[in-house]
Amino acid sequence: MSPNRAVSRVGTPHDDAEQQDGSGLGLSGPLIPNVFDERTVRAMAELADVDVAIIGTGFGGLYALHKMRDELGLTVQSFEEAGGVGGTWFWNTYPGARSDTEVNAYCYLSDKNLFEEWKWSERYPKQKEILSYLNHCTDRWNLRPNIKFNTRVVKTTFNESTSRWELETDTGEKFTAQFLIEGVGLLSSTNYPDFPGQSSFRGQIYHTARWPKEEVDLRGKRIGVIGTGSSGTQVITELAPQAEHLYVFQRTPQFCVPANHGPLDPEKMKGIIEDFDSYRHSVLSSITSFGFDESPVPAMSVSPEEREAVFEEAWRQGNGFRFMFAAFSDIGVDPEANKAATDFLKKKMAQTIKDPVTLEKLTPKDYWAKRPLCNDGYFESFNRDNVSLVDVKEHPIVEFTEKGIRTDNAEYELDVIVLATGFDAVSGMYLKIDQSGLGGTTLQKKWEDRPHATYGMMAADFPNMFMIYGPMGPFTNQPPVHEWQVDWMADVIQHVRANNLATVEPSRELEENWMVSCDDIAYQTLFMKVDSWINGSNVVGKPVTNYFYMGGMGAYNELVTTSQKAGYPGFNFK
Ligand code: N01
Repeated sequence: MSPNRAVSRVGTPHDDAEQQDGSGLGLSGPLIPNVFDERTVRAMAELADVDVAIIGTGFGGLYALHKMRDELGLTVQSFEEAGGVGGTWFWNTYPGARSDTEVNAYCYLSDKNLFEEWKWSERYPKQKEILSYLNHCTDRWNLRPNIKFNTRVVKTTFNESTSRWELETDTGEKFTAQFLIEGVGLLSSTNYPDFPGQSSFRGQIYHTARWPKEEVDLRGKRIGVIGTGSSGTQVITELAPQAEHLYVFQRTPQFCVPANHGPLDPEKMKGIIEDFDSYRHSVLSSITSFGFDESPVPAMSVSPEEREAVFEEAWRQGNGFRFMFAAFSDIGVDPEANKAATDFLKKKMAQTIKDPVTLEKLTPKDYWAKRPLCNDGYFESFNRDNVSLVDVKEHPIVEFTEKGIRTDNAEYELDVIVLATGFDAVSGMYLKIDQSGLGGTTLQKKWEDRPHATYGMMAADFPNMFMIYGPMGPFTNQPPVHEWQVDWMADVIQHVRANNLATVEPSRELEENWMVSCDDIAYQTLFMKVDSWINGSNVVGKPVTNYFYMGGMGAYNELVTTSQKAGYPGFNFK
């Protein structure tokens, strides 16, 4: 424990001795008293029958536990498969892992005191710093007694005679709850491709999202990285200077904007704190909830010179989402605007990447409509003598061998293979749990053709079941939206209880109308025209469809709040 921490009991995120599970944090008690004392919290934690069961302890699950227990006064049991809190930030410990959302929007925004007391160090914090923050929040809110760690919920069943959810865990325990909140993660279920011969490889294979907890020394190793998304570009940039040789196995090239990373601007944070409520309001009424001002100006409405100047400034400021949404209003929807942006990005790539063959292979041929990336030094990595790009569209991977990876024209000898192959996103984690609702309807059956859900938070035939950032929710930066959704869930739950009701669920009609609205918007965007996890096309056999409300957080906020104020039309309360 650092002396600083012992005195202030406010997290100092840069302590290398800090443990991944947070037990080294020295933050044993809450800074703000909870409504329950320690003994009551512990007694509640021993209950097998609770008001609310929560799955997951990432940003959403932790806030839900705090909200339901401390603000609503409900009994709560949370379940966490991992040995510590943090969700994504517990698992994704690969070299170079950090948020690529600016941190002023990558944190909880419902509590100004919390925002003010935690001192972030960098514009884009590293995994370790974010995990420290989440451990700090866990201890500040005294949440640990209500979390069962190393416990995976394997089955959830709605019992129609008791109107309660029954949960079974992989440890063989059984629980019941009136309400079930699933904060299982948009990007949690790993996409682990099964290459022929995988088990014959004599070296180590690591997936970025299941990186070993012990230190892995990759200095001087021959490393192969498969995948060039957010995880891949970060791990490649970090490992390039360390590797004896780094082979990047790229299937689809990606655009990548500089992050313009650096220390956090204290003046910016001070300004936010001074006007905190309006800052939070602006985040929750913007399109992306990334904490920057989005542009209302269409790209082709200005002169070519002005457009170039705007792109240049966006490039200088850095950040992929910022470039896409703050430069102009229509890069994600208008092919011409998108082309103007990609022409600019290609020009920058040509100025950076020295070898013309590598440049050609790294240059995307499609719209810029995968999830935008940002990273300082990604393309520069390919100018190094110890980095080689292998185009696996041109020369597909045939198999893993004892020595490495064999494509259809060469064998690459490797010590380590890093799978940066992403996730079975959005619906994947929900479908890993055996879930059944009314009349024995299973989620697996209901979502067979695509995930059907209402407002990204509930599903017809699954009463009292809530999903944090579930399918058909907004496509945004996540933490502030998680809080917003949990607050909505709390209001719904209070409505049920205040009126002595047992259950709430969206009607099928409301759900189908919501699906139609989501599709109407999504198919006007370019995100549906390019293969990626956003539309399910990254996983073999997964429905390729729309998984999001693409109308922006502001519109979503207004729509769902209006429905809330009108008494939840389309929801069945019983
Ligand atoms: O996953 P991805 P990710 N053979 O799906 C390739 C968040 N995140 O983990 O494009 C060869 O984007 C695949 O190729 P292709 C963020 O929201 C955030 O990188 O499908 N290649 C692709 O290149 C992000 O968008 C942060 O052709 C294969 C790559 O693997 C989301 O998580 C950090 C393959 C997967 O890219 C997912 O990012 C990390 C195969 N069989 C993640 N299968 C930050 O905040 C897949 N690929 C910084």
